[in-house]
Amino acid sequence: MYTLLSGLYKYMFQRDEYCVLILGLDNAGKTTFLEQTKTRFNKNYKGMSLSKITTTVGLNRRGASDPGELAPISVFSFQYYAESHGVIYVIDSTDEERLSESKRAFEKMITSEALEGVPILVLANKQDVETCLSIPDIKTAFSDCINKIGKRDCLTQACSALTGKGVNEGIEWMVKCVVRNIHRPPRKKDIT
Ligand SMILES: Nc1nc2c(ncn2[C@@H]2O[C@H](COP(=O)(O)OP(=O)(O)OP(=O)(O)O)[C@@H](O)[C@H]2O)c(=O)[nH]1
Ligand SMILES: [Mg+2]
Repeated sequence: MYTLLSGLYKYMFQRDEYCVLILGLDNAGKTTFLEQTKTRFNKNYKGMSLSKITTTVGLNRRGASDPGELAPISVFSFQYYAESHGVIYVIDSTDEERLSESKRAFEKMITSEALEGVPILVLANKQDVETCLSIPDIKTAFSDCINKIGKRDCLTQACSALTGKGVNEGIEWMVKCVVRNIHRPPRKKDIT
C-alpha cells in the first residue's frame, strides 16, 4: 500500500531532473549554445542578444596557465562529473590551431571514471563560418579517442550556436539518451 501511495505521489508531484554539462575550451561557443537552447526550448525565456555574448568570467574560466583544461568548472569538474547525466562537448570548428588542445581536453574528460557510461554529444560549432573545419576533418583529428569512448552513446553534430542550426537535433538526441540510460537514473524534483 505504501509503495502504491508513494508511487502515486511521485507521479503527481515530482518530475525527473537531468543534469547535462556543457564543456569545451574557452571561446568554443558554450554560452552562446546555452542561450540559444534556452531561447528555443523555453517559450518564456527572454535571453540576451546572442551576438553580444562575451567570455564568461569567474568559475567558468580556464586559468591561463592551464593548457588543455576545460574552460567551464575546471576546478570542480570531478564533483560535477559524478552528478551529471550527459555531457555536451563544444568544439570551435574555426580554430584549427587549438584543435589538438581541444582533443586532449576531450580525451582527459572521457577517460574520467566519474563519467563512465554518460552520453556525450560532440558539437562541431561555428559551422556557419565558410572556412570552418568539416565534420570529417574533426572526426579525423579526434580519431584516437574512439576506443576510449567505450559503450556509451556518442554523436558528433554539426552546429551553429549563433544561427541555431543543429541545436534542436543535438538537444533532442541528448534527451533521448539520458532518459534511456538506466545506469544514471534522474533526480526526483518536487513540482512547486
Ligand atoms: N560564427 C559563429 N560564432 C560563434 C558561434 N558560437 C559562438 N560564437 C562566437 O564565439 C565567441 C565565443 O562564444 P562564447 O559563447 O562566449 O564561448 P564560450 O565557450 O562560452 O567562451 P568562454 O566563456 O570564454 O569559455 C563569441 O564571439 C560568439 O559570438 C557560432 O556558431 N558561429
Ligand atoms: Mg562562456
